[in-house]
Amino acid sequence: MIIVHHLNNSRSQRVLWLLEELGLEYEVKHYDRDPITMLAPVSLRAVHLLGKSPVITDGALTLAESGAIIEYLVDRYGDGRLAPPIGTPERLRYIYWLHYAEGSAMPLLVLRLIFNKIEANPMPFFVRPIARMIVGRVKQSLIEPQIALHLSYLEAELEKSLWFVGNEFTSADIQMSFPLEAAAVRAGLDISRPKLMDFLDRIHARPAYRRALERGGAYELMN
Ligand SMILES: N[C@@H](CCC(=O)N[C@@H](CS)C(=O)NCC(=O)O)C(=O)O
Repeated sequence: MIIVHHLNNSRSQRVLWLLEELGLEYEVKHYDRDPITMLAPVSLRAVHLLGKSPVITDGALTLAESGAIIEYLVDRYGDGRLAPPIGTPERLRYIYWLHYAEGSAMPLLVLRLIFNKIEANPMPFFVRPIARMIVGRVKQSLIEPQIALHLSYLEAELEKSLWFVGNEFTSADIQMSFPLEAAAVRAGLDISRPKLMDFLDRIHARPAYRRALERGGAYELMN
């Protein structure tokens, strides 16, 4: 039995969604974030030493990293579904997006989240102006322009095809959903990028996406 160690409001929602798209049976073990630090509970480290979610177990196998989990599940149980055939140009695009989501897009969005938190958190009054100035400069000169560049790139990609790999929905779209959902909540993704907004509308309307939300519980991304 596949067990998903699922942290609320997290990247692991994608794994539940994939399992629903594939129609597989699975069990969800729920973990709640600390309401102050938003970190995962220490109990998750008993499954994988880093204590991050998602992690799955499947028999004797324990696997972390959402991209690796998605690749494993599709290869092992997909029966040709949700991934282009090996050796095709589409397969390379598929691998690209699986890696891009966590390798390029998410680090920028996590940086943005951290800097937003620094700005919002209480600090001694005498450091506040300097801290705010530094945070503002890093956001303006580095983080915001990079996020805008990536969003424009992604918008242009979805002008070429319906989904990220081509006109067929693949699990790379599932992997790409989290950075785009996070960007809509915390990084200014809005209707000025209609293809990306349409992508979000289309994934949110999928029955498997909705079933996964029911299995996963609360899914409200942090800003
Ligand atoms: N690149 C990893 C990132 C895993 C990760 O950072 N997960 C977050 C949830 S969105 C987490 O577990 N955060 C809680 C913590 O760091 O304690 C993946 O894609 O699986």
